[in-house]
Amino acid sequence: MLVNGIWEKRWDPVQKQDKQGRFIRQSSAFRERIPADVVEAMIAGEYKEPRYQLYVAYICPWATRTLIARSLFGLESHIEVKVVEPQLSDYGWKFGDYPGSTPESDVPVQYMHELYTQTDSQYTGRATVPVLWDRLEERIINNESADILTIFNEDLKPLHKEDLNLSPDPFLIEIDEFNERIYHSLNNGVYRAGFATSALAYQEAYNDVFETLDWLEAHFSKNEYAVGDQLTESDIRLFVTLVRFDVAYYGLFKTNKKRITDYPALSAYLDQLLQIPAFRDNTKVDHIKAGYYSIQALNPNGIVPEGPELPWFKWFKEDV
Ligand SMILES: N[C@@H](CCC(=O)N[C@@H](CS)C(=O)NCC(=O)O)C(=O)O
Repeated sequence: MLVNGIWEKRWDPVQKQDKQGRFIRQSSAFRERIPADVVEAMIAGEYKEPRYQLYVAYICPWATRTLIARSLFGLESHIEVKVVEPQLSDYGWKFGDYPGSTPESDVPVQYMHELYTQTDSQYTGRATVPVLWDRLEERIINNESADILTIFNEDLKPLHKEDLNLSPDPFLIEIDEFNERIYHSLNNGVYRAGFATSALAYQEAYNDVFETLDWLEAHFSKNEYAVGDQLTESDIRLFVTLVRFDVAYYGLFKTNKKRITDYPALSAYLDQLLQIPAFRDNTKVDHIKAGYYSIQALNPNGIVPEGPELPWFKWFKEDV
């Protein structure tokens, strides 16, 4: 991580922990929105090249949320994407030649942390993805995926190609409740299990994960979507964790009571979402495997498992 703008020690997955060994995720530092006059300039075509860039890792579920939203809204020509290599280096996320990543020659920096220090030379914290980068002002405007979803949904609404609202007013309360219900116990729950440094913290997280998956299985045996009768932000938030579960979390994070494949309704839901190009095209199974299994603290010899073989790989015949 960075301390007063200087990169410290080797990269370590555990960000913060409490006295009982529970993993604590850091909160995001840059939380600006895109101002209305800039959106007007974007509509008027005043920028020769896209003003904003989205820096992501395909391994990262939080970053993938923002990629899916960008594709669903058809914002590709306004928000350019830059992809780091899946493996975290000793200096954090890095650009390079891994297939599907952005080579160093296409970005102004070699490591993600350099974008953080260009924005704030005294930055202290982790250099996480996703990042929304303002190319004109050469600074990060936001590094919180939930905000970036809101920016795409609300601030950039006039630029949407598809008439879609991922957080429609009538469902706002339910969406918040659903997101809240799955964040701690599932989205972050798998990380709490994987990065726990005590058996107690691991067991708590493991129980939360499977209690939530059981609840979701019951929900999807009666409902097509997470909330209401249409696709919402909650589906994106759930999808990014489900699609990584059997591939990485089940093995590496030891959340191994059941696979998603063992839940019929959740499997059918996952399969349905994978038929939507925005979900399928932003899921890179090779990055997910290579990335998670490169976390040295959890997998010291770095061997990436050959399996699993999953039914939904049929949607990726060429690239899995
Ligand atoms: N609050 C952030 C969390 C993002 C996050 O934790 N990203 C992870 C990858 S999934 C990361 O970049 N970790 C690098 C690090 O911790 O050094 C968000 O949701 O945008």
